[in-house]
This record gives sequence, C-alpha cells and structure tokens, in this order.
Amino acid sequence: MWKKGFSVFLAALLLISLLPANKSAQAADNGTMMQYFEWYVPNDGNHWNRLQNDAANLKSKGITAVWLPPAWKGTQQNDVGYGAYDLYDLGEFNQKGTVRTKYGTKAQLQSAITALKNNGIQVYGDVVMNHKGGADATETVRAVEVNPSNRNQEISGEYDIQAWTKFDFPGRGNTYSSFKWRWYHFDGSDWDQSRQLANRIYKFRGTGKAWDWEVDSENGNYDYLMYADVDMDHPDVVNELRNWGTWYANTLNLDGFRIDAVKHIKYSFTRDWLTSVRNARGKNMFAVAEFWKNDLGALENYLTKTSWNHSVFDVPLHYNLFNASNGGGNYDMRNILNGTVMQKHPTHAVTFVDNHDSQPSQALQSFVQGWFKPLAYALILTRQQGYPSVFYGDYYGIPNNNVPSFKSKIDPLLEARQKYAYGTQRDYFDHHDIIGFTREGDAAHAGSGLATIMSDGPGGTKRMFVGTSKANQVWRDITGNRTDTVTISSDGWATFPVNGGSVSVWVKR
Ligand SMILES: [Ca+2]
Ligand SMILES: [Ca+2]
Ligand SMILES: [Ca+2]
Repeated sequence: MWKKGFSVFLAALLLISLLPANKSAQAADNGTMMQYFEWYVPNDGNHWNRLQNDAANLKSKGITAVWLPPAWKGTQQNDVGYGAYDLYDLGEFNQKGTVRTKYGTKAQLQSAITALKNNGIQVYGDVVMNHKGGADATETVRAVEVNPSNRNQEISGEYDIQAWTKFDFPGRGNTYSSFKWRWYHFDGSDWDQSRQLANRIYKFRGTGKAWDWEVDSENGNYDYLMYADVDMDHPDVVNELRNWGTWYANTLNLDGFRIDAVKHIKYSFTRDWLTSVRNARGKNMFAVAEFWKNDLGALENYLTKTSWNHSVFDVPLHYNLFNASNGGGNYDMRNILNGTVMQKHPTHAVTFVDNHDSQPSQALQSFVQGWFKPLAYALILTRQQGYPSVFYGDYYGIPNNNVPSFKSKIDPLLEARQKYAYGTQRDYFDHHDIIGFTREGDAAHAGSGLATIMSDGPGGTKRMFVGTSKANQVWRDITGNRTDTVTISSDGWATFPVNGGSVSVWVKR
C-alpha cells in the first residue's frame, strides 16, 4: 500500500516541479485581465449573455483573461455574490426564491465560458470562503461578545444566542455535496436573532473554538468580517472547501481564481487550499488574492506566509492613483509607484485602477477621479511590471452613479499594450508633474516600442531615449490627445510633448 501511495506522491511532486513557481497568465503577448462586473450591473439575469456576446470583441481589444463575478446563489437574487449562500448553486436550483442568480443561469454561464475559451480568453472564478450568508435557519449557540475594535477582548459572560448558521440547501439537497453547515463550522457572527442588538460581534464557544490565526491584526484579530464566519480550524470545513474548489474549477473549466477577503482568512488555509486544488486539477492555475490594505509590509507578510504561491491586488498602487487624482496637480508624480507591489514584487502584482468595492457608494469607496483615469490606465497598461486588470465599471460606465464610460480613453491604451508595450523599459520619473518612460520594443513584436508621458499639472515635454533602431521614425500619440508628430533623432532620443492633466503614448504608426 505504501508503495502505491508513495508513487502517487512522487507523481505529484514531479508534476509540481514541472510547473513554474508562479507562472502568470501572460503568454508572449502582453496579458490583460478584465473584471467583468461592477456592483450595480442590472439584476436582469442577462449578464452571462452580455459576456458571451462580448467575447470576440474582448479578444480584439487584447483582453486575455476575464474575472467572473461570484457565480453562485447569494442571500437573494440581487446579491452581487459576496453574500455567499450556496457555492454549489451556480444558478441551477430553486433556492432563495430564484433559480438564476443576478447574472443568469448556470447554463448561460457555461455558454459564456465556452465563448471566451473559443476566443482564447482565460477564465478566472471568484472565490468567497470567508463567510456564508442567508442561512436556512438559526441554531442555539453558546457565545461571548467581543470588543468590535479588539476582538481578542471578551466583554461579556457566556450565554446562548440564536445564530444564523444552519445551511441545509433544501433546493439542492445532496447534489454535488452532502455537506450541511452547522454552527460548529463557524467561529462567530454579528447577529443574535433572539435579542436583535446592533453592533455586536459574537465569538462562538466550543471545543477548539477560537478566532483563526494568522489573519490581519487590525482590530486585534480581523478573522471576523461579516455574516457567519467560516472556521478554517475545523478539518471538515477545510476538506469541504477543497472539494468545492476542485468541483468549481472542473465544472467551469477555470484557468484561475480571484480569492476574496484573504486578510480575514487563516493565511495558511488559503495557501494550502490553492495547492490542493491545483494538484487535483493537475495544472498550476493562476490566482490573485484580495488583501485590502494600503500597506506593502502587510502584503509582503501575507505573500511570505502563503509561500508566494499566488499574486495580490496592488492596493497601495490603487491608493497612490486615488491620491494623485485628488491632488489637483500637487501630487509629486515621481512617487506614483512608491510603496507598491508593482514596483517591489512585479511578478506577484495584479494592478488595477478601481473595482467593485472602490466604486462610488461602495464599502471601500476611493474612486479615482475621471481626469486621472487615462493616466492611471496608461501606467498599468504600458509598463512592464504587473498584470493589469481593467474594471468593467471604468470600461462600460456605471449608470447607477452616472459614471461615464472611459472606453474611448482605455481602448487606445489597450491597443498600445497589445501591440507596442514590449522590450526594455527606461524611466524618467524626474519631475513633480511630468513623468515618462519608454519601451524599446522587441523582435517578437514588429514595430513595437513606445514612449509614455503624463502630467498631473501643466503640459510640457520630456527628452527620452527609445532606441537607436528607431532613428528617424515619425511617431504619433495613440491616445489622440496630441495630433502633432515627433521625429526620433538619429541617436534614438526625442522630445515628447504632453498636455496639462493628460497622458500621451507615442508610437510609430
Ligand atoms: Ca477558528
Ligand atoms: Ca474569517
Ligand atoms: Ca504634481
């Protein structure tokens, strides 16, 4: 018996050793992800259809991967998906008063994914494991109140509460999984149905019950975020979530994951969950985690504790972009990349401008101002470092908040990324308003190479080197913000102009 087990073990080791440690989704051409939803996409059951119909267009724009919204049944039909009720119900069972989710049915989802794959676009699934919402019933649970701003401090005696922790999934039954969630699969809750008091956090009592560690240390211990908090110390939970992850990846033929709220989940759990699913799937699926903190040190600690086996969203970069957009020209653009994952750990950075949480009216509202969006997108799309994610709300607009579409501004930058943003990068971050960088191009992409220049203040020029192979070429601004031309000198240098509060990306065309 041990021999068989050992050979399986060896085979697994061999498989892992053949896979690069952190192969990004990027092929020879630049990879670009799109977050294909914003918070307020209509609850019309047509979103998967929209995605399917958009697949060929996305490919033509240079989108190489799509991050799907949470695809399962949430607390109600209109749930974006982060109120995760049943991770196995991808719009297939009559639960929470609906078969479809906000986005459509499972069949529509699978059809959209087929269309994406047919266009060579990778598919990343959202993963919400920290909490569950919309329980079918309450249970009597022994609990103690903790101080919301220091969850290590108990502020009451032990007593019984009625917690929403019983998940039976009556519409699905035992299809795909017979696992039924009970109070002992959770660590805590913020609601006692018998007393109905606001602003409470209840820590459950029981054998082995404790907030998970290591998690973020804000509020003493940030294991608890919302709803019923899943207990990653419970072996049955660990097993069930690994089984689910494999089922989810197989069912939707996923190429990768976006993992929600990891700063509230035991770091080692996320690391081992990913390893387990990758091994079961037999491929090194891409993964990016949402660790929402404007603190490079905290992100580095998380990456270290998870053995650098996946990427993180570059939250510090988002806040730099947000602050610059609010600086009225007074932001020192030389610092725009300081303290970012993109700069320090480029192979583990997923760069983004905004997302469904930072958009107006949402939990982490910090929406980059419109005038700065083109500058921000030029930074993430034309530089060498980071794996950029384009936000649906930026691309198609957010009608709910009267946010316009920036499609006409982003499309030229996507084209710049797809065709020109290759080769050696040279930085000219030498002025508080006007910064620039160049890409020299590479042999694999004929005619590639570019010069990006931007200003958060007045317009001006910058002298930059683009390579002697570009001598005497006439370059134009792909964004259309400038309509003049620049001729590269015989020594490979040129003086590139930019308008005030604007960006230009100069290419040969
Ligand atoms: Ca625990
Ligand atoms: Ca948690
Ligand atoms: Ca400035």
